[in-house]
Amino acid sequence: MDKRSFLKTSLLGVAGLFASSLRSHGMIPGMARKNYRRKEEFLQPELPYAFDALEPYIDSATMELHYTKHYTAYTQKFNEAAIQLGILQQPARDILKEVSKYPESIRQNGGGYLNHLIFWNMMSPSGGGMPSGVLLDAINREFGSVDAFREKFTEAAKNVFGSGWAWLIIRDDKLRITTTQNQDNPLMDIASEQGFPLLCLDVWEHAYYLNNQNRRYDYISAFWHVVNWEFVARRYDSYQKRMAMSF
Ligand code: MN3
Repeated sequence: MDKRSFLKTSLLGVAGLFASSLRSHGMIPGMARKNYRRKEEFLQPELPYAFDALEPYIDSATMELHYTKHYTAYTQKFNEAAIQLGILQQPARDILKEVSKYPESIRQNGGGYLNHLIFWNMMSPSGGGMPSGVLLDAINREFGSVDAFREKFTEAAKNVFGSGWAWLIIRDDKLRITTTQNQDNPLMDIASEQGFPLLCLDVWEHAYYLNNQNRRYDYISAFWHVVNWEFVARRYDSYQKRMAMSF
C-alpha cells in the first residue's frame, strides 16, 4: 500500500468509526428527521407560517430569531439531555409531567421545547377576533366576558416578574389564569398551579424586545390580534373528550 492510499484508507476508517458511533447514538443529522418509526430525537417542526406572516403585530426579525436561535437551542439541549437519560421514546408532555424525577436541564429545555411548540400554534395570520362555540361559553361562564378574560390575562402576563409565561389552563373543568417562571409549564408536577394548557403567551424579553423594547404591554396587546382561537378551541375540545393532544 503506498503512502497516499494508506492515508485514504485510514481516514475512511476513522470516518467510519465516527459515523457508527454517531449512528449508535441516533444522532446522524438529516437521517433521524426522516425516520418516524423509531424516534431518535424530538423534532423541531416547521413554523406553521412565514416569519413575516404575523406582521405588523409580531415582527419578522423577532420571529426568525426566536424560532431559529432560541427554539433551536432548547430543542437541541432537550435532545442531548433526553438521549443521555434514555427517555427519548416518551412524549415530551409525559416527561414533563414527572419533571421532578429528572435533572434541571430537562425542566429548562424540555419546558422550552414544549412551551414553544404550543406557542407557535397559538398564533396565526388569520387569528384574532373572538372565540366561538363551547369555548366562548366556558370563557363567559368563568370570566363574565371575553373582554374581561383578556383584561385579566393581560394583567397576569404583564406582571410576570422577569422571564416566564402566562397561561389559560383547565383543571377539574374549570378555566383558570396562571403564570410560570422561566420555562415551567402547568403540566409539570412542580408547577404551583397545575392544569392542562389551553392558551399561552411567552413573556420572555426575547419574544418582544426588538420590536417593543421594554413595553411588554404593547406586545401583549398585539398578541390578541393574532391569537389562534381555533387552536385553543381544539385543545379545549380534546380536554373535554379526554383525548391526548400530540402536544
Ligand atoms: Mn421564547
